[in-house]
Amino acid sequence: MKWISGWLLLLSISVEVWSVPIDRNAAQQVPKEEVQEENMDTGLYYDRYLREVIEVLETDPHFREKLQTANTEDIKNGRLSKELDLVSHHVRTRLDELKRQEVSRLRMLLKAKLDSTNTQSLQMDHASLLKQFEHLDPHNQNTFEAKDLELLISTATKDLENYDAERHEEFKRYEMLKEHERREYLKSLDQEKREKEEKRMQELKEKHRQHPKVNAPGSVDQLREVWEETDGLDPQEFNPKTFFKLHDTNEDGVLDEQELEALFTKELEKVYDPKNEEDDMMEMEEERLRMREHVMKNVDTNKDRLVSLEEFLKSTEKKEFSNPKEWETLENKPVYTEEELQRFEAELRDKEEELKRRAESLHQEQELLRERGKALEAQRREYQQAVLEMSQRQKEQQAVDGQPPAGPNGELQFQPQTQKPEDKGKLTVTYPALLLHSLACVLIHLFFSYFSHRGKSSS
Ligand SMILES: [Ca+2]
Ligand SMILES: [Ca+2]
Repeated sequence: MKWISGWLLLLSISVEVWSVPIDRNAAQQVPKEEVQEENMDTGLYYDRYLREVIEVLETDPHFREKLQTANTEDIKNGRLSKELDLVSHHVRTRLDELKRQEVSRLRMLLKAKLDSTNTQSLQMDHASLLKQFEHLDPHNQNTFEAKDLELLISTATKDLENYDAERHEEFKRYEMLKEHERREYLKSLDQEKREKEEKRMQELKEKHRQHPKVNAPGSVDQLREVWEETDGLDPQEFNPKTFFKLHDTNEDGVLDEQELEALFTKELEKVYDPKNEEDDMMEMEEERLRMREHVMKNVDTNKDRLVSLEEFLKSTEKKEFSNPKEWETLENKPVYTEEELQRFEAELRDKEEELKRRAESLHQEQELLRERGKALEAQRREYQQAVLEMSQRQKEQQAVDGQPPAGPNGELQFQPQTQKPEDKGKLTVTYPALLLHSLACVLIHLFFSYFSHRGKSSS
């Protein structure tokens, strides 16, 4: 929780280009270096919302001032959030808008989640679902209030604290999956090929292990190497204070996680090269994370996830600074046990079985639909045949009764007949309209009796 004030400050500083003048005794001057600070991504799923809220709050001079002078306690006890009541109407309107956008984004996320879990038929109200998202007040979905700011800060703090642990867990799963796939691949080969592959893999592993010694992160040797190779300065003139200023790239007076991690690139390049098959860049990022955690653990005494100049200078006086323990790279530290791998593989098998079951039931459904389609097609043909037969019978009847013949395409032709002398006085019913009418009646009758019969048989 404590680090949030510095962290909010850090977020609040906009992207800027700056130059670093380096004070050196030597005659040669280091050219002014332009460094563009990259916006850091907190990795939270509401990162954008968080960033935009801070940006908008920053536009209010009163709140900006409060934000910069707020201490940990002010944030913890919600005093900072209360300042929201004093920001301008325009800023509040913008915040309301941001919240509505965020709520709408969450609704879409929820819908996608429901769709994917096939539970959309369940009637769930949005308010209860939104409770799953703790970074805003779901009961009021239209306006941004002090409670929203408080929830945003406390949730971001909590989530970021768990973030590293989650990254380690994710990495562990990645490594187990990699090993699982390797074993499955070897199983698929015949003995001769398998032995050859195993040998090749072992050689690659050995090749990966061959690298220059990695300096302990945060030790004098490590920092001096950065000073010399990255900063291009004389190692004899190494000065911790200058070093700190040089690597506080956004000039906010503290080294944050990103600024620290940037210091380890030189060390990581000794072990990992993206061009090599044996070097896994996912492992490099895990190593970088471990290095940052190691330094924070030793240097960040107030645990605000930021290294102040004071904390940094104190750390350089410690014994470990000049005489650090040797840094053990990832390849020497197993990230999972054989037992954990077995459990992971069992889980994979369960998931695969479940997928197979689902595929099987989908296949059965498909078969059923195909059968039904066939039956419908047969019924359609039967019906067509019945209509044809009816029309044929009608024509035959007409021929017998001496009714006008059908046209070349079977259409009825209008041929008024002259009355025979013996028919005089009788009402003749040979008009085509009447004929057409009776045929239509028969067809309609047939049509309805057919479908009512089908309806009964299918029910
Ligand atoms: Ca900084
Ligand atoms: Ca600190």
